[in-house]
Amino acid sequence: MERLTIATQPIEGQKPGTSGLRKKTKVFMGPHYLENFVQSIWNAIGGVAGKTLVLGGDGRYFNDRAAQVILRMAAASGARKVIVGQGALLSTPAASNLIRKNETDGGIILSASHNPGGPEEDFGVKFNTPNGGPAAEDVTARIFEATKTLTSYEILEAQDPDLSQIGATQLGGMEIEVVDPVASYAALMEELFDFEAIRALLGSGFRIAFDAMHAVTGPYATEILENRLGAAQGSVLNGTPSADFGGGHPDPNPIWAKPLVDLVMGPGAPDFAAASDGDGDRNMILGRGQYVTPSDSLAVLAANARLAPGYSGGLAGVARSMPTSRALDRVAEARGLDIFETPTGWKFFGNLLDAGRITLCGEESAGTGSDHVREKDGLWAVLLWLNILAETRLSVQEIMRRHWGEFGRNYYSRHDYEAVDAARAEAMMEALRARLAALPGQEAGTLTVAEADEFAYHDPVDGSHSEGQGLRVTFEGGARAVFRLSGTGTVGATLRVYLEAVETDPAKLEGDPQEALAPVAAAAEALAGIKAHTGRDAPDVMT
Ligand code: G16
Repeated sequence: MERLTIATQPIEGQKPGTSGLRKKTKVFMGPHYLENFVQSIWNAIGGVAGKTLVLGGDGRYFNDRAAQVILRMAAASGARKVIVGQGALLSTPAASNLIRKNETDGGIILSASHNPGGPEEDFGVKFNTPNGGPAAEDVTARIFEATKTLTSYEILEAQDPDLSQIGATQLGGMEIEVVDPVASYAALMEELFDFEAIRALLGSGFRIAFDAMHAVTGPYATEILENRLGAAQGSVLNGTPSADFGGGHPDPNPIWAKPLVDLVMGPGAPDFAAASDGDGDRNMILGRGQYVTPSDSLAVLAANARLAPGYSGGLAGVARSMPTSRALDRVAEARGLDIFETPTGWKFFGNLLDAGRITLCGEESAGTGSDHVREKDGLWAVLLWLNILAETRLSVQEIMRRHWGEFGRNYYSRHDYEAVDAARAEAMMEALRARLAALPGQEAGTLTVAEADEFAYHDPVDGSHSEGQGLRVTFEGGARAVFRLSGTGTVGATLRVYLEAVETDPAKLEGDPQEALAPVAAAAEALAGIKAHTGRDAPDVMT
């Protein structure tokens, strides 16, 4: 086996976004593209000589070959050991768990999350640090800097090791341990939740459906929900991971998981339904006749987490990303919990979790999680919901009614304008940014602006500062519109407009969200001129 030093040149645009580097698969498959980025990770973290890493991905097209390249590069650079999920598969939360459990020096996750997969679709590479979480901004900045000066990378010339069999093998001087991707994660879930109570619920005629969307959570959900908890066989839908996610878009929201929403809204609906995304960190929660927004789900979990054994001692504090609805704030206020507001991106929760300042956190983008790992965790959210349902024996709808009755309802929706011309989207943001200071007191449609600013975050743990994290406009009466450009898209710009309205009138708690939010949407349009700037009449996706 020969160790090769391959001459290369910097490749432009290898800047990690909200969650790692995401590009079209063909871009990643281009000459030196993957290798350059991986070598830049090694260079940014002081090399991998003598280190142990975790490696796995969501099974999308090119996952298997990229894993082999990374193994040969790790071996060439002197890594001691790489722990790989069988078949190079690992859900993102399972990878985070393995990094923590084995006290490794970090890991690489191959995923473009909820973006579609395939030769014409998306691929991604993410580096997680030894705490199990996505690399913080200082690390991703170092990686990006390293991509700009790279002149060569190291790779071993060797045959591909067999990743289909569990067990240990060698590559050059490096050990490869192929592990069952599910076992350690499932054991962790058994520690956190009352499996007996959930088993009793599922044995009482309570029916569930879990849509794995042809993505990585299929094997996890089948093992945990069907094999260990006794859900009826077939409760897990689309449970075999496929390289192009069955040709679909593995994003668990009412648009892309519409068949599941139709199922719970139709006759013979199951009592509970859920879906997860490409890499298993996002979730969507549904009950018979009920869609639960991610922001509401986070608030419900925070209010009821103590019903699960892993959280029976209470919560240290909670956090949400800035655009996430403030339903969580109402729970925190009522329960006397510390609450933190962070920029979009799970990496911003890492310090708060590590420092023990928060136990539970989440985002409007369908991610919820806790201090059990350092990633959001789709199945974890499903199991916490099931544990709460098992303890209360209420339906999902009853839980929501009870919650809104106690805390009020934050109507919420996100409107996405996808693949907008990047320059036009920037121009819209710039024009609004320039007017922010003058907005308070101005009318926008039927609403009046109370406050307007650009969100910046000061991390209370390490003192780091992050600017330019979204434009937010609060209206008198508590409604809010937030404007942001996504950091995870791969084509043009995705404009996200987050709309929220607060309702405490008991007679108005069960309205239609888009109707309740119509005045906020009109105000957002009046303030930002979305149509004029983007040329779009309506959003592509409303979650
Ligand atoms: C990633 C991040 C999340 C973020 C989401 C949307 O999720 O991990 O923290 O909320 O993207 O980000 P953006 O609004 O910038 O597109 P995932 O599931 O794609 O890893």
